[in-house]
Amino acid sequence: MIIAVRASQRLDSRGIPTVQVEVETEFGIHRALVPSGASTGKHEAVELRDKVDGVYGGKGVGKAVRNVQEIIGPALVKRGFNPQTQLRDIDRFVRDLDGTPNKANLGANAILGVSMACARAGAASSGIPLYEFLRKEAGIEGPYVMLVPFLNVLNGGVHSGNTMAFQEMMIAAVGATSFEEAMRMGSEVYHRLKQAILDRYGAPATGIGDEGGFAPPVTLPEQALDLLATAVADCGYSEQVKFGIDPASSEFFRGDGSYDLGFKDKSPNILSPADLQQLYNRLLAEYPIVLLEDPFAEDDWHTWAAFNKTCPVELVGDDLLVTNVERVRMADSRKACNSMLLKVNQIGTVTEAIEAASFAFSLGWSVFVSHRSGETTDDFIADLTVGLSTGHLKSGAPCRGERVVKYNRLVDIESELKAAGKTCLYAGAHFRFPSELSV
Ligand code: 2PG
Ligand code: MG
Repeated sequence: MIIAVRASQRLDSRGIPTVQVEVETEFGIHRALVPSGASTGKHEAVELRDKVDGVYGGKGVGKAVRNVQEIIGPALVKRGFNPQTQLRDIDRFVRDLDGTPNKANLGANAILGVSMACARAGAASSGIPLYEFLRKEAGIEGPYVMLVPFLNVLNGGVHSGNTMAFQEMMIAAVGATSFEEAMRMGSEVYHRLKQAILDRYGAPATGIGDEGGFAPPVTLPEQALDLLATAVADCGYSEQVKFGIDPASSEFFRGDGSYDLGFKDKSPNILSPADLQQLYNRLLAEYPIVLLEDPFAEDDWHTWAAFNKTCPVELVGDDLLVTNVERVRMADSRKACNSMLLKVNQIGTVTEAIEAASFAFSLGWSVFVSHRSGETTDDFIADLTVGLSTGHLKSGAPCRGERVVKYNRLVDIESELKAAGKTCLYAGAHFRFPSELSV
């Protein structure tokens, strides 16, 4: 039973306020912290900000905190919900309380904090780990799957100060034999990459961006990918380590239907959708890329569908889908992509995120779990990824506390499962469809 719900304002990894929620039950106090994006999709659930001039640059979350303290919390306590068995009912009840389709009234940041803390309360009441609780919620069966970490080792876009339009360059140790080994390889490549940047651009270029990846003064995606390829080869991992790219292209989409790769330093480099498709095809041919996320803007359906016809790799919709069943349905009917990015705060409750994942799986798609660029020390998505057996996750570089807290939690989960003698498979090259792994 929920005894009390409390909320407060804390800071995220960018030093911007975010919501913390505590749900108290007879089994203890269960806490959650809410993440926040920078390259947010316009169809995402609404994050409530105070917009008070001069206070945290208008980014305070006092109103969202009050909505938890004064509205959501008391209503949940009054109804006597049991998070052990009623997470879905709790989420639905709070959605109804909000009453809008995009959670604009109470705020997705308020609602998600409650939902995540209730999931933790549910797991504690059942006496099981959070990943086990979420696995049951999702009805997932079969062996446990440890995911391939997609490490964002080089940051551009709105996450860094360089002039590269593309936001994220990721490495993925698909050839490792365990999650822990994948992290070792990733960490080694990350440090070798620092050396490659140092050699090429000097020490001032080794600073990092919002997600812990380096942010050297590169402009073209090829310059970034060449640095990655050098670091991977220097480590001797060219066979085992592949690349993923998230250009986050809604950020450089222009009203006239074209894309501007020069948007960051206002030196226009305009590409038509056809030019941009060609650029991706060239990159796919030249580098070992296995995943492409948001290559086109959130409403540029036509280009998504055209590219998907021949795209040989995983094509992930982030801003396009916003973890929303309705957007996934639209994408399916237009054959726009073949994978859904899952960000819990895009939709605002844990059970809706699980529903979106289940729906994507039912279409034969893959699901890729993601952090936000504004993160916290909450490791919830680590458990969620194992619970849903999605086979891959991105949580930034193997650097900075708010990023590694998820990876470290995953190493804990992997050792815990192995110590308990449970079958626990590393997704490896099957990261898109881990159910194809043989035991
Ligand atoms: C993305 C994310 C996370 P943001 O575009 O995939 O890496 O960035 O949280 O800023 O939307
Ligand atoms: Mg993205």
